[in-house]
Amino acid sequence: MDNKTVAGIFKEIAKILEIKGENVFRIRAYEKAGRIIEGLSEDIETLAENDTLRELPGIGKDLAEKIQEIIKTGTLKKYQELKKGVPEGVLEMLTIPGLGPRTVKLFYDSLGIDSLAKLEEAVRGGAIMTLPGIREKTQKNILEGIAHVRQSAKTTLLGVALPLAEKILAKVKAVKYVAAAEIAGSLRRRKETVKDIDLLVVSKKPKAVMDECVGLDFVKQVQAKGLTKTSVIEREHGLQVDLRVVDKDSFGAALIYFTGSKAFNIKLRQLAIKRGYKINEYGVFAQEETKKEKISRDEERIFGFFDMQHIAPELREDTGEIEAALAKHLPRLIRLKDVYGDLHVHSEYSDGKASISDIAAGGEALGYEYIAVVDHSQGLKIAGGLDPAQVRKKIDEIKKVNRNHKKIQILSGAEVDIHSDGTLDYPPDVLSGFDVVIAAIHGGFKQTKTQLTKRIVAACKDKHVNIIAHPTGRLMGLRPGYEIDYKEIFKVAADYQVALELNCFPQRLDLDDIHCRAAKTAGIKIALGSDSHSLRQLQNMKYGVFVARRGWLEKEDILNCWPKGELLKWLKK
Ligand code: DGT
Ligand code: CA
Repeated sequence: MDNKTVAGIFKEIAKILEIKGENVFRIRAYEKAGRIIEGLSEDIETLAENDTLRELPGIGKDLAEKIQEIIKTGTLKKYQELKKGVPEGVLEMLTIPGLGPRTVKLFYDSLGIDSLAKLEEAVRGGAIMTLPGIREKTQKNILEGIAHVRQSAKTTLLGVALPLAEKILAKVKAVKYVAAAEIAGSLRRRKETVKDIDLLVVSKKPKAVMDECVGLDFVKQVQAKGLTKTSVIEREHGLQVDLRVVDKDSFGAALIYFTGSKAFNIKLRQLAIKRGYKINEYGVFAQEETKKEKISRDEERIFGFFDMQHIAPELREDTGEIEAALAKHLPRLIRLKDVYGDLHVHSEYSDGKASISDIAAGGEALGYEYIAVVDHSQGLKIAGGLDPAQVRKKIDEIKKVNRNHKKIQILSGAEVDIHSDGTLDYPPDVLSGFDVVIAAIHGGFKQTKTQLTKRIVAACKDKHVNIIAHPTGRLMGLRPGYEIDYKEIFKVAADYQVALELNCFPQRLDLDDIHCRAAKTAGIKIALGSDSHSLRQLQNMKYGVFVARRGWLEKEDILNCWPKGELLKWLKK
């Protein structure tokens, strides 16, 4: 728990109390406590541990207890309760830079404004100008503030944020006095979408590093600049980049802390306390000690110190990984290099750009043993679906290409549309000519959950079908997935030896991590498919691997982590 978080909670409480029109002395007390804690040079946790909180100016018994509660639980009951009494939108208005609680209260009381949208409307329409003390400049500030709040509430696809963060990281690493730098936060945990980019830097000269970093070419705007933390907005996507500089002796602890998740950190801290230690972003300390343990510098060694296996960042969500690490039962997560091939690639026969022989060469370059070229089926006209004659031609070409490529085998396949009534878009004689059949829903998303489930169940029961592609049809940022009855589908897929796809396209990542894990528990195999429509997109396989790791998947759970022989046997059913 850092000083800033504790201070932040107190300052928020002060704001909420002000909106509620509460006693001004109470409000000031919380404000003052917030300011004092924020400005402390010592770690608030150390003071709490040494029971010296009450020596701070303005901190009495009540506030000292509240600080203890925040450190212990990560939050404050009273704060949670207070938040409940104020509309969500009003609290959101409080996050607009430069807009104080008194003004927010004025807007709420006199104009009933309780959301960003209503506030924006009132500013644009001039309604707020009727209120006392509001000037032209206030209007402009509010509109800019709203834009800022909206931007920071937005999430960005991993497929966009990760390559961007890697570019920025390389630039930061090249800065003088930077001894090491790592990506932290949700990006390091490889979440499918992230809010911002967290970078952690090791340096003995934070001032020089911060001075240089704010001048790097990716920086569009500097939000805040300090010695331990600097926030900037980058140019390409307007994402916030938080840069933190730590001492090398703290690096492991800081990396754990800023990688999170918050829930993981809280659980780890509780475990440390039980063992007589405390862990925070500065290090691991024996209780009553101010000198950190040497292992604080190294993430791996901190896990070892607490008798745990090293927990991969992707698992750090407090969903059983700490318990598994203590019991030495963590899964052996798959890695990109465990992937033997791609099970979902489109060629120029349908809507892809690459020819069959391009695809074979592209797969060989990646070291693959096989690639399933699955073009769309006849009914999907807009995606260039193949009629049976074209299918025969394609299969002939695949045979030829395979003769010329010894290292890789192209598997002939189709991504067969599942009609609204659950029937497939090719007759059995066409389906039986493929090495691999993927079935998928491409339309009729408005059907009920029962109907959609029935369609997928019917496809699973067809003896030709090996894989169900992008099972929920979601396109992040565009549409949520349709609802399906997972339990029912898992059961039928297991009974009929059908795998579910983890589509690796960054907008899809479908099945998601949570359902991959549930599928594994239900005994279902997962197929990784890049859904490539060009050779470059073959690289998207890595996003599927990240999700698979977050879903606790191991080699045996994933069809294309099996060598060719085993896969072909499985496909024959
Ligand atoms: P995001 O940015 O919403 O995609 O997700 P994160 O996990 O990157 O969250 P962020 O950027 O707010 O914070 C980075 C890490 O810092 C987070 O994963 C865990 C740690 N952290 C932040 N706030 C707290 C806190 O209040 N308590 C604890 N224990 N850890 C925190
Ligand atoms: Ca973050």
